[in-house]
Amino acid sequence: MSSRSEAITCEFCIALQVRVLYCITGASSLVLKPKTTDDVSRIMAHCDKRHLAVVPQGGNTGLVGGSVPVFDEVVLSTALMNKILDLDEISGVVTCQAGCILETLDDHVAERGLAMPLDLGAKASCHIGGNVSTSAGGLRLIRYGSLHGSVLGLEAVLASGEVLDCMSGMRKDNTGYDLKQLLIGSEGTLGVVTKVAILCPSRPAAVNVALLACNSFADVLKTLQKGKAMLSEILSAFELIDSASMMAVEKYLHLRNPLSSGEFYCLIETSGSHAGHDEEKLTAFLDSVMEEGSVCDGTVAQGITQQKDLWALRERVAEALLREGYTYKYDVSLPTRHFYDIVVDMRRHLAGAAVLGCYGYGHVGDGNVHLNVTTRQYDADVGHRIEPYVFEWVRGRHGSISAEHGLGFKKRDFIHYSKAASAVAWMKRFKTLMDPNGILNPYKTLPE
Ligand code: FAD
Ligand code: S2G
Ligand code: ZN
Repeated sequence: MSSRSEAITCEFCIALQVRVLYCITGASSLVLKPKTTDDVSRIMAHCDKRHLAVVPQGGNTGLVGGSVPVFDEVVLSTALMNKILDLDEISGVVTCQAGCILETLDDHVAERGLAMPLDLGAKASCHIGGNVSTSAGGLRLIRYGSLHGSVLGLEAVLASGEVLDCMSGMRKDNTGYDLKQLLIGSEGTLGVVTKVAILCPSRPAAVNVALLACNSFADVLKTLQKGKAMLSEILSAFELIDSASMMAVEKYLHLRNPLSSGEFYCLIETSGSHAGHDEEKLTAFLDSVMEEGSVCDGTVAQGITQQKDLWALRERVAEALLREGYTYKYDVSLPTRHFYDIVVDMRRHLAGAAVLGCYGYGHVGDGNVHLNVTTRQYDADVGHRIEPYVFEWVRGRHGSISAEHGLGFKKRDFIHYSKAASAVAWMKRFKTLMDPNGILNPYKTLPE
């Protein structure tokens, strides 16, 4: 898996994160950096007894304010919990501490012909414990599925300091309730993830990356369906960049779009075990979509450098939009046929507002669109024009108001746009059961 993260600098992650957290500036006076599960257990027991609030923090690349204190919560960083504990090369299961950086893990398993089952632009900074706690999606979910499937085992420390041992390297384990699933995506509100066992697929021997131009979103959908059918098991990413986003990366980052025209751009990646076989399938697919006319132009990267260049066009959209101004970010899941309708409708809805741009890009292969609206600076009127309109829009199409970034601080009050009241009530019961003093990441994920 080509590490494209050079293009995504750590500074950018911080800039993006800071911009997103425009309205949150905590006042923590204490950051703790435990090294072991036992350290975490003692810290939590101490804090629980004294009702001291704790924010678990991984790589701090989250985009919804989940890892940032709201007031004076103690920050518990996993930065020093970065040991890789085991790698079973036959089953492909890597066991590590929660503070391992995703890219470091990927480099480590690559030496044994394996790959991490997720890839995101923040890979150089984010921790696997943070990935698990946000149930991160990323660029390859279409191929390797969600962390709810690839995480086989988990160890966490509960608010009381009790260690919850759900560690296992087994793909099948039907013995009682699967408690680790509660922690995956719990954003630090139910426990501090301290260890993870995750299933790594074989590293692909052959990778192709293509950029295709389409003249309509209907053509994008046709191309996606054809891609899933003709590329099938070798399809590893299918991402969308709309023309506005493409213009932004050209204008603000001076990246080059190798295609002459198009309303939409599909970035497609295949990953397989045999270059000849994969190229044959990819060529047949490209011939078919060009003949059919759903694709009007396209290019296939010749070598790693061109693959990175094409990926940068997609992965650096958020960075480009930051250069334009303040960014209102929405990470939503929709039925794929509506994936771009929200962008078209939002542009209409915001006509006349003090908006610089309205952008749609993201993981069209799994129905997760990143809708971003930019203004010169933070503008409350624009914010009120967008919310709750955007959440009502998503609810109206039975989508999710947070596909992969979580709810954190910024979106916790909107959970009811995607979850039934009974479900939220049970979430609160579990939260009270597992954290009776409410010290773990208060003000996050669940509404008061
Ligand atoms: P943090 O930001 O430190 O924390 C995130 C949340 O998890 C917080 O609520 C925190 O309290 C909790 N947490 C962290 N560690 C633990 C732990 N050990 N135990 C319990 N709780 C914990 N996200 C995607 O899903 N897909 C993408 O494609 C994607 N692309 C991105 C691209 C860029 C450039 C950037 C900056 C971010 C991107 N993100 C993406 C968002 C972010 O990287 C993910 O949410 C990531 O999983 C966060 O990991 P982290 O270690 O930085 O966690
Ligand atoms: C992506 C993260 C960056 C953003 O690029 O896939 O999940 O905020 C996003 O759009
Ligand atoms: Zn994303």
